[in-house]
Amino acid sequence: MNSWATVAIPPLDRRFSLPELSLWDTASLGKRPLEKKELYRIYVCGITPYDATHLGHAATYLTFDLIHRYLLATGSRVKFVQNITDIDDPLLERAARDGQDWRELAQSQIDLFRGDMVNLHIIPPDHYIGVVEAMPLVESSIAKLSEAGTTYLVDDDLYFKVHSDSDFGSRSHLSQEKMLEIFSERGGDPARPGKQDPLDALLWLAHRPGEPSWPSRNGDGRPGWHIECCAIALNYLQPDESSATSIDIQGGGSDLIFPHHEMSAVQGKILEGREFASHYVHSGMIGLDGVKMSKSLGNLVFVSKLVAAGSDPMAIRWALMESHYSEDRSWSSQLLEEAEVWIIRLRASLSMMECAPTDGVIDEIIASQSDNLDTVRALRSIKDWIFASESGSSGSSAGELSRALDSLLGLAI
Ligand code: 5CA
Ligand code: ZN
Repeated sequence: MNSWATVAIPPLDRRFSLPELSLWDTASLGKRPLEKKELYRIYVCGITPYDATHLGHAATYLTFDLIHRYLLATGSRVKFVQNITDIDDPLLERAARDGQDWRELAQSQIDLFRGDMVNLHIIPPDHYIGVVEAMPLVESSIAKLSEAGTTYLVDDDLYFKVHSDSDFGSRSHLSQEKMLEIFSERGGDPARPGKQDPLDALLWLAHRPGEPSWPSRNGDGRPGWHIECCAIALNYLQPDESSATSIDIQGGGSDLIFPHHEMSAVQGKILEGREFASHYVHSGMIGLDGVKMSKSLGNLVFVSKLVAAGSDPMAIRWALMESHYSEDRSWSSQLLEEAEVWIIRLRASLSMMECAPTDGVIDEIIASQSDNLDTVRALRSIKDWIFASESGSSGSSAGELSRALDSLLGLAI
């Protein structure tokens, strides 16, 4: 699948030194620095292409864009892969409800999503992969799991034994009761008769009448959700044999911690014989005016609609950075209005003939971002600099700060 337009990233002057990036890791329940590397491998779970792109999606992709930008600024390279869940129950259900072809629905939403990512200045993935186009490699990953003796059939559907990895549950830290509850809420089938363990995950669903299917060694059908991300990540990120883990970061929203990321990690561990990711990083959920933003409540705010109504995408970015990525947060129109004013003031200060000194604020942005992406602190330092410039502090030109805002925070002003 085509990705979207590349983003030009201005260089930071070499006199700024960047400490290693510390990130909260859901698995170890702590903030840990990413080991210094020449090349990082990042996988972020992409959209299921219906109802895109709402501000929850935007916030999550912004989080990983900030990580991407910081690592590039340190001089390292980043290999970045994202999937598209372009075949799954919710997509088929939505297409059936609206009397639309599922492929057309997916294509229209993917197109919308790409445009939103360009507007938001999100660095595109090196590989942007739909499950449908990845079917042969998903199927061969499933075959490897079978060869490893970790699968079984229930009727004609193939399941993965989650306890094949003795560390099952170690990335998500939930009680058995909680796992069962969330598993059913997120498309799992704990009560299906014939399963060896209620949490065992579907790998291949045999063809159902009226549904699309693909040929495989297990008969015609389609893949389960978790194996798609594991297979796409491992195939397109091409793990380095010398690393302790297959990839550096497995990312997405916190709604994916269980079962999705736990299951992908367990399957990835069986396939590669080592821990799947060094860091499991999760962005908090975005709500609207204090209520969770969800499809069922119909309270989604779309990036494309905001932009069509005249909102500045840089103000959307700024507004999302006003709170910490790891928290569940609420969006409001007031937040956006305030961000728009800050962007106008920032532009005005950056275009002064002389502005307040910039090295201090750039150092502060770097220190904030290196500490688990503390955007709240980074924006505070920018606001202080705006106040200083507006009050007549001078002595600098704004070019270096402009470049730092763009390269580190994606604020192309
Ligand atoms: N296709 C799967 C992942 S493989 C999926 O979860 N698709 S999604 O369209 O539902 O979500 C796309 C990404 O946005 C995921 O990383 C998800 O965790 C994140 N996301 C979804 N809703 C929100 C929200 N309200 N706030 C923050 N992030 C969200
Ligand atoms: Zn995923």
